[in-house]
Amino acid sequence: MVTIVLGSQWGDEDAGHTIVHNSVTYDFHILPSGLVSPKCVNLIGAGTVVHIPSFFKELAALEEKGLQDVKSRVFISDRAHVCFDLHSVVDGLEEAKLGGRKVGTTGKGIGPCYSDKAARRGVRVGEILDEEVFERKLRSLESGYRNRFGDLTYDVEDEINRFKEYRKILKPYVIDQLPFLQKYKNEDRILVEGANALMLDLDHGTYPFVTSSSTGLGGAIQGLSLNPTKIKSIIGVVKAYTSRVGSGPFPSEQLNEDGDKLQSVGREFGVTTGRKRRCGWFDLVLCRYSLAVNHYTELNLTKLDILDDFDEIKVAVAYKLPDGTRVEDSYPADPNVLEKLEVEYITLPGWKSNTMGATKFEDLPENARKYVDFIEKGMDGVPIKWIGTGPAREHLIIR
Ligand code: 2SA
Ligand code: MG
Repeated sequence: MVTIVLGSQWGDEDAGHTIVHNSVTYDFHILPSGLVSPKCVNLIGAGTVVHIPSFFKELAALEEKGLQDVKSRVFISDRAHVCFDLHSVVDGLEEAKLGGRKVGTTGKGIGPCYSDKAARRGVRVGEILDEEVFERKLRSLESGYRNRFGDLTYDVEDEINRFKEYRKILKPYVIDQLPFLQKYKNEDRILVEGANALMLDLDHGTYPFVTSSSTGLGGAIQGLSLNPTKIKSIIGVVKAYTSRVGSGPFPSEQLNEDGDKLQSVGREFGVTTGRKRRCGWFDLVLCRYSLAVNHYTELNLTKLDILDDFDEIKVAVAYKLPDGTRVEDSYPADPNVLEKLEVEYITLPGWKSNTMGATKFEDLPENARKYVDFIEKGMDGVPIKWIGTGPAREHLIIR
């Protein structure tokens, strides 16, 4: 049976995240966070793009922090695509060209890499092992980009040389994921960790201010060829407020003291780029849309304790579009409409007391319980089974 964990807002629930385990802080970017459990075998699936130098760097960092056997517990699908330094250079050039309309990407080359994949000229991880094919394809990518952009601050021969070293050590990690997954098909505990979050999904997110992959339920099924009838639970991760890093519409954003307070108390910085995250109130319109697309069976509400010190807490419950329509149960596709709409909030009383580290729902102040119940009800009664009350794994209420 399979459990899938998906980010439901704008992706601070994604692969770039911080995990505090036995008082050690780990930062994950491209490696699966299952590596913190010593018995867990990890797979980077076919739908992903992988920056090979980061893969090895992150593995080394985890080993240095004392995690056991990390190198023998992680595998990469031979069908995943290789994200090159070349893609990162092109990412920067494309963003610069967009100027004021830039996406605010992480600059890691995600968009260009997925574009090459869609254009059927991308390099797959399995192909790294074939020196001749690899070098021909990478040179051809480089010359294509050079034709398009003219000068590139990029040396293809350097990158080719670096891969001569990776080629020697990469082989044990590269697998055909289908027979690999077959071995575990009767396993009761397969956990799928989504990357990014629904509102950054290429189809369902706030296009064009999105990432370049399918970050929702569909992407998980597609990338891992899962049997949908074996999915036991789909856990939506929802933060108790909203944050977004990068540009693009954000209806419940608070460009005021409240937003600043959420940002600083919540220590909202991008794990990968260190950028400050934009912050605002919980948005029920957005989360209900996310629920409709991803079909969550349970919710994990994170960072409730960040709201401890607010007199009042608002929740976005409807949007009033520029043409006067009021929406609760759909999400506008047009970024211009999203920029112009008015948000209808309801105001709930704060609890003004410390919930940090709480492990029992009954121990929460009444107004905090009411806040949780309000969200649960708004999410059609999908149970909020976990509530995060602090950064450590023990700072968790299980209901
Ligand atoms: P990209 O680089 O092409 O995927 O960027 C496209 C948009 O997706 C957003 N994005 C993210 N949003 C939240 N968290 C992400 N991971 C890192 C984190 C980001 C960071 O842990 O916070 O460190 O800055 C992430 N990755 C991509 C991005 O901001 C663009 O809006
Ligand atoms: Mg993140």
